[in-house]
Amino acid sequence: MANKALARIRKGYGKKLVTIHAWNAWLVLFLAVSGLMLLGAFWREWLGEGRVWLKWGHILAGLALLVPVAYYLLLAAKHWKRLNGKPGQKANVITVLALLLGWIVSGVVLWLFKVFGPRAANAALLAHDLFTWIGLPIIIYHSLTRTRWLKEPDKRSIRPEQDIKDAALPEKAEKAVSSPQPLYTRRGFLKAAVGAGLAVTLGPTFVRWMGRSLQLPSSEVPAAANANHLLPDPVPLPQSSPPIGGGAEGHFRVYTVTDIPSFDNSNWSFTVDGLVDNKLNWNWEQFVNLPREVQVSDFHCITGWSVYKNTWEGLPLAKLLDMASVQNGAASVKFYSGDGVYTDSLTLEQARMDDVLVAVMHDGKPITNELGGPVRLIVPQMYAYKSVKWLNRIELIEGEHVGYWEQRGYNTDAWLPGKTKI
Ligand SMILES: Nc1nc2c(c(=O)[nH]1)N[C@H]1C(S)=C(S)[C@@H](COP(=O)(O)O)O[C@H]1N2
Ligand SMILES: [Mo]
Repeated sequence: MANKALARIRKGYGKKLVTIHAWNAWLVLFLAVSGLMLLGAFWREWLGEGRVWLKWGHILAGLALLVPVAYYLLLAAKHWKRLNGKPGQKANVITVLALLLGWIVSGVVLWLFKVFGPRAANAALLAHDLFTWIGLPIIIYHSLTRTRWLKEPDKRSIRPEQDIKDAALPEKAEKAVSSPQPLYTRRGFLKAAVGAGLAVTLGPTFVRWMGRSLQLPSSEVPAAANANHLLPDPVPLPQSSPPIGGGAEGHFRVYTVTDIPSFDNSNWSFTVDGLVDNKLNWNWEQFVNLPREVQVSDFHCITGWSVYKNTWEGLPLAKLLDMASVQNGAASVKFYSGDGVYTDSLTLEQARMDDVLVAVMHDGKPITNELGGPVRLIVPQMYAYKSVKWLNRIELIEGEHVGYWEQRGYNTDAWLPGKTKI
């Protein structure tokens, strides 16, 4: 909303508009910072439990945004009249309202993803991101070009001092002295500069994001055949190559709470131990020769994105458990990641579901390092935080184990909507 116009109208509802604008600005600032932190891979590792709190803060601030928006809408008719003859400012008001409502609606769907289901959550996440990509530059531009030193001269309350200060900045000195209305040019120039700066810094990321989200053929380097430095490469079964699922639809956002670990034949092994009669331990050459099966399934992250029709090839967990011969005392299966930090678990009954897979290949290719290769867990009926990446140890335990994200506030119940809980 136009600061200028708000400052101009001083009395009555004008004051209210200024207050609304201020509240709105602070909330949007908090939402932008918290939202970017929730999105950024870097903050995943760093925030830990704080991430869940940050998410709640983000949701609450988003809901709080409804207050200034609703309040403004009550005053909108009056304000609108004032803006007659100022199409630029009208456009500005409409843009801001559209952005805020778009953010709020898509945000509510993401918040209540369990009610709306994965398809709606996918669409909402796409919309939420898109509004951010469009809205954030607009808001940064709006804020930067309205700081005091960029305001039109007649709006300045402390003009003389300000001009002296400005004159001290070399690139502005010349114009400030030479003409009575010089700031328009400078203002125009700086606005253009801010705009160009934003386009250059955010543009390329935006283009990449668009390409991925809309599934355009990408210029990303295709996964190398030997994606994990582990030799030999697994040979895909005929059902994997070409993949019976027809190829995955969607894009995995690489999530990790640690640095991406890297393995080779010398430091990789796979263990099944704990309450079993036969402890199992394989190196890669042995592991890659175990009989595999192929499965097509969808992959849903709890933050709203999904990848559909993945053709996974790997060892059914139930078969591994049979090979290890689980003892009677065992109640849960604990999964360890080779990153040394991430763990999760399933009850023995859940672990025996026939679609739980210790996956080695995706769409006929070895799983890349960043996506959890050489070996990751796949639990198609649950949210993907159960799908432990860089899986290298399975332990049969008494009682329960509370996994990495569950310790940090994620629901122990990771079942997708509509799945029969066992
Ligand atoms: N070791 C490990 N496994 C993990 C995670 C992680 O951070 N570390 N994140 C989980 C979450 S929340 C999701 S959504 C998926 C993401 O898989 P991707 O990175 O292959 O897209 O991995 C799951 N498994
Ligand atoms: Mo996730």
